[in-house]
Amino acid sequence: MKKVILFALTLLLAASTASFSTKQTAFAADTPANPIDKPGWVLTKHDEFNGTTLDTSLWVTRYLGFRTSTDRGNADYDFKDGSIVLRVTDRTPTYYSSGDPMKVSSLQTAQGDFHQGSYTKHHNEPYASKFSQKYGYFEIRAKGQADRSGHSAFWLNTDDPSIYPQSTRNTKNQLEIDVFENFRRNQYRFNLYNPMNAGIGNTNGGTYSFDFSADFHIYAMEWSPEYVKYYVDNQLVKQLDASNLVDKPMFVYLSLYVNTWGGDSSPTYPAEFTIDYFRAYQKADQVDVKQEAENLPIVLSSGVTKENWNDGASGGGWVKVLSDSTNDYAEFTANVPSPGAYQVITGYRSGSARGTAQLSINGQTHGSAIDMYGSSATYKEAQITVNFGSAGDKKFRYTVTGKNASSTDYQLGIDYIRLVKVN
Ligand SMILES: [Ca+2]
Ligand SMILES: [Ca+2]
Repeated sequence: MKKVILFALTLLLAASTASFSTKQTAFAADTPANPIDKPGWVLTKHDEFNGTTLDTSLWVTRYLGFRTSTDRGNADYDFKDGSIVLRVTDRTPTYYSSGDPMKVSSLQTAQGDFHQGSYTKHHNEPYASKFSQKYGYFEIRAKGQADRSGHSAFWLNTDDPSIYPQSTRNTKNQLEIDVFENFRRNQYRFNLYNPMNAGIGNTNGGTYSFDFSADFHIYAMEWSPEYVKYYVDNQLVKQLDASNLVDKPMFVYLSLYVNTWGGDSSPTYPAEFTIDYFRAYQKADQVDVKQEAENLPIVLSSGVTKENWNDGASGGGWVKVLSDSTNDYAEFTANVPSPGAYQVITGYRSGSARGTAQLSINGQTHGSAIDMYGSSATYKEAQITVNFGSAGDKKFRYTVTGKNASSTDYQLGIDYIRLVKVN
């Protein structure tokens, strides 16, 4: 009983403080940004949105493009005071041409026609994955929309096409974590969906003690094999069982919707969802980062060219290096998130015209040469262990050392570089 009374008192105090501060509008109650270093965790990807251009090596700017025409799903955004502002205005086209009033402005770190598999397929959207991760801590600092018709969302889907079989593409197939769906200025939903396992389909909501459109707050989700936890301003708010969730990497959306979802049919324009930063972490002893070759900066030796192919590769692409003699090379810049020992796994596509390649990292040779020859095209992996003395961008160079006697050429096929922490 005591607790209840205390809670009621706190509410009363909060209410009186709120009305007081409303009069003194100069005082904001922004939750300050967290330090980017998170003890026990390793930063695997982030965007502080402090510049004036969008990092398109991380973000796709068209929302679920396979569902609608190309001019209807494009994100409207701007940069302001070190944040990105997603915006929906009276001029934003409705997402569908059908008369559905929904408008959207969204960024996401992958796209493919299997996401949210449903509806009519309008376009052959190329599958691309710029960032996805299994487990970890995903955090944004943001200010939500004042509009009461729609909602903003910080959410994740898997980018693994294998769990979206063709046969079920036309059913609403989601593997999804909604860190939040924020609506009506102080309400949220924290959801977990897994259609592959009928036991999971949780919608959980609540009310914040603040108006999310007034100030910046920190919203975060921790995902482990056992649970997902929702944190607001670094305080645990909700926890759900995730032990039956399909353990596939997930990519990230930052989305603003205007429709009637929030229960109000009159949008307030412009609706704005302002994000100060996006950060993703993995537990320090569980770092497992896959960097797709097709997304990495690449330098080729003189006279060598490359082609980007898809063919069902990881992340939607692989790089065919058209090397034709020994000592030709392809050098990828990939990030090592923290110092220490890692399995360095090269994902490659074998073929009848492949050469052998020696990996060096920042000029230091590691392991033996990889024979990429195969009588048929197959995705394979080559693995070595490397001890990194420091974190940061490193140059992963594959130098042609020769070719298998059966091979017709010296080409290379690189799909990804994956780093798995060795403990
Ligand atoms: Ca920022
Ligand atoms: Ca790839």
